[in-house]
Amino acid sequence: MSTNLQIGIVGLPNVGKSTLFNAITKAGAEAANFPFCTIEPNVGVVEVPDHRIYELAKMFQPKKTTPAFTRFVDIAGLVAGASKGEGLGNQFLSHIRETDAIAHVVRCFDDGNITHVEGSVDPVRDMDIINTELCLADLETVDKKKSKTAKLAQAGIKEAKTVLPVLEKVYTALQQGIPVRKLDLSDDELEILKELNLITVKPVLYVLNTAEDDIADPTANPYVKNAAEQAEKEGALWVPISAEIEEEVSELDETEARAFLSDLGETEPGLNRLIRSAYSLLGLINFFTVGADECRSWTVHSGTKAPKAAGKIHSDIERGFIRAEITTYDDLIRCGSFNAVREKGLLRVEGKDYIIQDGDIAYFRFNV
Ligand SMILES: Nc1nc2c(ncn2[C@@H]2O[C@H](COP(=O)(O)OP(=O)(O)OP(=O)(O)O)[C@@H](O)[C@H]2O)c(=O)[nH]1
Ligand SMILES: [Mg+2]
Repeated sequence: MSTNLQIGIVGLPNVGKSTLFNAITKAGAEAANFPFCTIEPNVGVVEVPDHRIYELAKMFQPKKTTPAFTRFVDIAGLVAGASKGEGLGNQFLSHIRETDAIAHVVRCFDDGNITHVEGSVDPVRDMDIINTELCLADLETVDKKKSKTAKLAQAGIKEAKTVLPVLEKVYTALQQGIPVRKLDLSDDELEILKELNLITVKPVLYVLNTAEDDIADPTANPYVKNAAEQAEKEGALWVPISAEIEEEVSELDETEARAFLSDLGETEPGLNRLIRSAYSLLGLINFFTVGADECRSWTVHSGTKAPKAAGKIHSDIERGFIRAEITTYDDLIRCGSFNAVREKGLLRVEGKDYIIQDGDIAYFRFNV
């Protein structure tokens, strides 16, 4: 995973992908200090909702405050037969090959004015169409690699002989419409597949685009209920969102947005729920670095050891890692300052096997 979480948006045409994406881009426009290069038109960047970074900034008054970000990549809708070139085909999938997770947007709203490519609203059927197309796209990738590898294996190349059975296993599953993420592959097998950037290996989050009127009690709507049941059957997470509400919210300032949401019985934008779900889906956590120059939030997988977490900041810090000085967000806030934390003995020294925890405030000592 790169420094920030990246999510690719897929779905049929006209299900609300770009509406959601536009809401993301507008919400993200306020994140003016996004510390990365120019963003392509189909990439939207939005802050990870986590107030802790701002509490830390109040304490340290740094020159710069950098929250964690999530990148969303929007692509054109897929249709049945996309792998054979129907609709716009599946060439846009290349844009989301390098993301960490897939947000699969499913239409769960009725609106006679918005054409449905299949002629009716049926979320479970739609989920199936998209999943089939994603499997077919991966099948094509695996097929090419398999042919090449088979030749190399025949020529006696040892590596090809270990790779081939993995490709064959994945090929057979995809042919039956089973996504690669369902195969329980070993780390070694996943490593072999890594360079193929398969789409169906990525975890999926179903975004159920729900009518504005249903958002307070989404599963009362049978579309949402059915889609949610299907998601659960697959062991996938689902989040009800009204793309239209999200778009409206993105145009309001914070106070107005809060009032608007509370009228709808909501406490926060659906986008926040979406990002949180993605964090939990991927087992992500945030730790912080603080100081007079910058307070910054960093995203890592839970279970990440201190040197690797330090490597997010700079590869030199990972290479020359000596130790980590750790306190927790809660202790720091409770004590009110770093000095108070130190005096109370709440600053720990941890070695290279320490596993970074959500909310850790870390200072890494290194020498290169
Ligand atoms: N009634 C209603 N209309 C919506 C909702 N979400 C999106 N729409 C409308 O549906 C139409 C298509 O939305 P888009 O966001 O462009 O759909 P898309 O999934 O990006 O479609 P493609 O880019 O063609 O694949 C637009 O006219 C939206 O205003 C919703 O929650 N309710
Ligand atoms: Mg679109």
